Amino acid sequence: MKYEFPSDFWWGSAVSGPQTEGVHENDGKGASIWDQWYQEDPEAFFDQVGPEETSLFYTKYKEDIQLMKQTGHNSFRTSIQWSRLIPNGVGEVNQKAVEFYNNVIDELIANDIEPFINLYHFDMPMALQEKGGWESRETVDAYVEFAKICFDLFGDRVKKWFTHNEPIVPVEGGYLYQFHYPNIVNMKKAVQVGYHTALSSARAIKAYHESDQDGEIGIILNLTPSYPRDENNPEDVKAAKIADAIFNRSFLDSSVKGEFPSDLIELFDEIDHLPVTEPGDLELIKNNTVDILGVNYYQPRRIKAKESDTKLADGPMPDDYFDYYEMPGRKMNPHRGWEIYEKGVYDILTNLRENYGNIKCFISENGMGVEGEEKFINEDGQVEDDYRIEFLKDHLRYIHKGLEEGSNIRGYHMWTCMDNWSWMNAYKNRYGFIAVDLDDNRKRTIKKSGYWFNELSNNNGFND
Ligand code: BGP
Repeated sequence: MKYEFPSDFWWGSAVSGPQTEGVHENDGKGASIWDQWYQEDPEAFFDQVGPEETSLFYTKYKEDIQLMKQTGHNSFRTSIQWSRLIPNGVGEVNQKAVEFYNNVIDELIANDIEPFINLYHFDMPMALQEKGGWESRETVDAYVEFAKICFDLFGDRVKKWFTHNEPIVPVEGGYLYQFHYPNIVNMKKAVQVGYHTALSSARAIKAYHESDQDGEIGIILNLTPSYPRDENNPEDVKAAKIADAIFNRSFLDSSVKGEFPSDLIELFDEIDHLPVTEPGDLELIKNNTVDILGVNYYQPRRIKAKESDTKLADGPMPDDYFDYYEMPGRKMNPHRGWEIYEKGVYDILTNLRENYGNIKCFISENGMGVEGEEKFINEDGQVEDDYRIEFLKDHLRYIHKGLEEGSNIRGYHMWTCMDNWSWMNAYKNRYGFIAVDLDDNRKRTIKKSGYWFNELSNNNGFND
């Protein structure tokens, strides 16, 4: 059978500025929370590899864009690092950053690869974090200024903009589960941070739509379908619905429908955790929803009714309302500890079609991080990552099914282009179509999956 996709389907991959560019002498970049955290606590990072080098995209972007061509990219997402463009978060613009991002955008377009540009990928400028980061309303104002500067500088050529990547992750990582700076555990602050992020997104969308630009603007969300252990057990179903409200619908509803889910509001109200708002905010969020939605999909969330009485913290936590359920027989990616459940991507598309007006969308990340890929290098020096090709096919079959049933899905971007720096996991797990050799000046070699993806993109589909 041939799985055929529309002729204008977007094929490509996603990266982020902080995970690929590196920090270079005299590049004028200011510190972000990642630079600061690494300085304070290098041991928190796998093998103590920090954000200074990453994959050296800053100097190797031309070579990388050629490799993108060879791996079938017609589109590519990266992010503009706020701390590179505006080192203090507000104020002076770093002209070296303007030159760099201009060069990258121009080089992509010259090679027929459409740039998709995201404005925030977990990388708060340290100067703003010191003043509270997303806890502070001033950061929302600063972010909107940053967004407007980006639209002015690059909007003549960039026609796909995204306000945030996975906005729930800095809330979880920074304020609940301690895997992002500032690593505190405080649900009240987490709610405020989430609220300010949602507001910042709506305000950036408003600014874009009010400008004379003619592209589209959206948001990228990691949607983790929330499955109850037993669909016939009301307590499991209720627990799964709460997890869905907190981790998915918080940003999905506010971004696509312009309103926060009523069950989430009730839950925060009951524990006196509603965020501080200002008059006019909710109307602004209502009137400035996304044109397009990026969906990052890695894993489902399996939930059962609360059984244990373990408390993760003194104060309230999301986990007070549910327990995680380890489904017997689930397929795992042991390197990342994430379940692989291909059908999840189809369930997301169905949900968007049935409950979110079939919003125009694309898969903006999907991928498989594997440790020790050197084991799979063949005599020609190529990583034979057949498991990644299988992973791709397994998901694409379900995406195809969604398409056939009328889902408004426009493309598929893999995480990621070249192996990159995965935050605290640094270079532990490799995700790329292109291998990066850390011992040989970050030398790049296309993996077997990269060639497979090239064929897929050239044929707009695959035979099975
Ligand atoms: C997503 C992020 C990416 C990327 C990816 C893989 O959540 O948007 O930045 O890192 O996950 O996850 P990890 O790097 O943690 O293995």
